[in-house]
Amino acid sequence: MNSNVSARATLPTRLRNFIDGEFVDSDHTFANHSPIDGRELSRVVETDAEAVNAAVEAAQRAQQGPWRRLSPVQRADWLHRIADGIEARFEDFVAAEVADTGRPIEQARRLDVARGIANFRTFADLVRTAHGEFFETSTADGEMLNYVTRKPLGVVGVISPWNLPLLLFTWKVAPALAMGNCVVAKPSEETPTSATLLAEVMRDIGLPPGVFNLIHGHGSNAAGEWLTRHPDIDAITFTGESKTGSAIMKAVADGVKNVSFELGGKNAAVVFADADFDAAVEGVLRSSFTNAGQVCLCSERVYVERPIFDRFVAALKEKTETLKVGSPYEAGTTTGPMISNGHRDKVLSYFQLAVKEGATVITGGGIPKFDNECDNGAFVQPTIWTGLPDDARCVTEEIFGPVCHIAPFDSEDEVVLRVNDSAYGLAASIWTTNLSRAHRVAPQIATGIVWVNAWFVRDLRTPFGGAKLSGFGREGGRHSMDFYSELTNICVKVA
Ligand code: NAD
Ligand code: 6OD
Repeated sequence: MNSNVSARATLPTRLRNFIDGEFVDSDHTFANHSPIDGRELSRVVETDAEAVNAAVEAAQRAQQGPWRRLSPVQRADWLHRIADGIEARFEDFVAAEVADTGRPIEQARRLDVARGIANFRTFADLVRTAHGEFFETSTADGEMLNYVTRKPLGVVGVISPWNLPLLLFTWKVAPALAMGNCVVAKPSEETPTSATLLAEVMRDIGLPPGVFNLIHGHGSNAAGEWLTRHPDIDAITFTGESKTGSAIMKAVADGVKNVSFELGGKNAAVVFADADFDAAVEGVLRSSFTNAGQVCLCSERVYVERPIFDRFVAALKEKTETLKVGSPYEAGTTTGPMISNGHRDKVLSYFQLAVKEGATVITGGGIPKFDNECDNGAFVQPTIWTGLPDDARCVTEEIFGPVCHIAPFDSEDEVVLRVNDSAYGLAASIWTTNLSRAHRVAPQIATGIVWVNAWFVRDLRTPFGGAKLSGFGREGGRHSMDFYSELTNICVKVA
């Protein structure tokens, strides 16, 4: 029997805001649809400007109250309590992620919900063990003692996307709270359920009212934008598309607010002829098709050294054709739908464009047929292309679906230039058994992270983020602590 079936927990069908410690309803709602079969899962509050104000005011009040004065150890205790609360409802969170996104249930367990918990525990441990800076200085004015204190920024606005809903939402909420801020957070309108369960956890553990506030709704000219324009928000942390990042940058300019952006990518995988062939095929299969290609780190550009090119294309095609696309509630499903029909249309438009641009379709390129309710879902076939020039739109623009283009290369210098010839700079992976080559090539790649013989392996203490259109700023470990706090140097004359 498929263990997947247990993920059909009862989920809330009306998703409300959580402001000042209370769930708050509204007459103005929108529908949250299943990408698996198109049915309506819930009605979700569309937050109006007044409710955004109420959430920010609640966060400000909480920020000026006892929360600000908690010691790091006390804040760490709260974060562990939140993690315990998610753990206690682990399968509810799994069910929420699966229902909203259609992803395989094992992925929701192993990646999404596990990381939601780990995000809180990691930042709890970091804040508990953090140590400060301290300098003794001899000057003409006397002996000075400098020490550096960290203060919260105040009220942080968190705006997150739909592709890894709980993982990315908590990746920002956890460090913001750890550093003593209060939060107003807006999940994607496509995936509002796990954030609502998180608000239930906050209520159930008795987190002081106003410390964490949840607002639902859309982005442009709606809750997301109003949050970024609110004068009493002290910083915005955003994950999403590069063009949304650009709009937010304009919105925060007047208030000179601090921002951290984790944006889009057009990531490359590079397979050298000396790679462990099977490991590289397996690795590229994962890096191109995990979460149906809807991970910002996915490789949509694959470069393979010419002597193994044909063999690699054939092997990846064979593996790709074993992927089982369909409902996560069916045994053996590896690949779920696109998040929505709108996003499926975008991906399909690239499938058509690739043919116009001259691609050879190695596999896929269309819509799977199920003869069941999944025909109402947002599925596309995992797709591989070859034969496109490097400047084709399908090779330069982020598609964010289960698709990769494979191109041959002849030398290290050439492939480094081609990988770096991108408007994006988020991630890359290199497959080689030559240690010197790995260390020579990796630092030349202009991305925030380079994996060698691996993909999407994370240590949460390391800096995470991108270059160019992929964003700026780094989060993770002390980099998150730096972003979510303000440093003050105190200089004392001691003699
Ligand atoms: P999106 O930019 O459309 O939306 C993200 C969030 O921003 C949503 O909550 C949305 O409501 C809100 N939003 C939209 N317009 C807004 C505006 N004008 N003002 C304020 N908020 C606004 O992104 P998406 O489609 O949800 O997510 C997919 C994108 O996210 C892809 O480009 C992907 O590469 C990127 N992404 C990047 C990372 C990373 O770490 N670099 C991680 C995950 C996803
Ligand atoms: O692992 C992370 O911390 C992270 N921010 C991953 C982003 C994945 C993009 O979809």
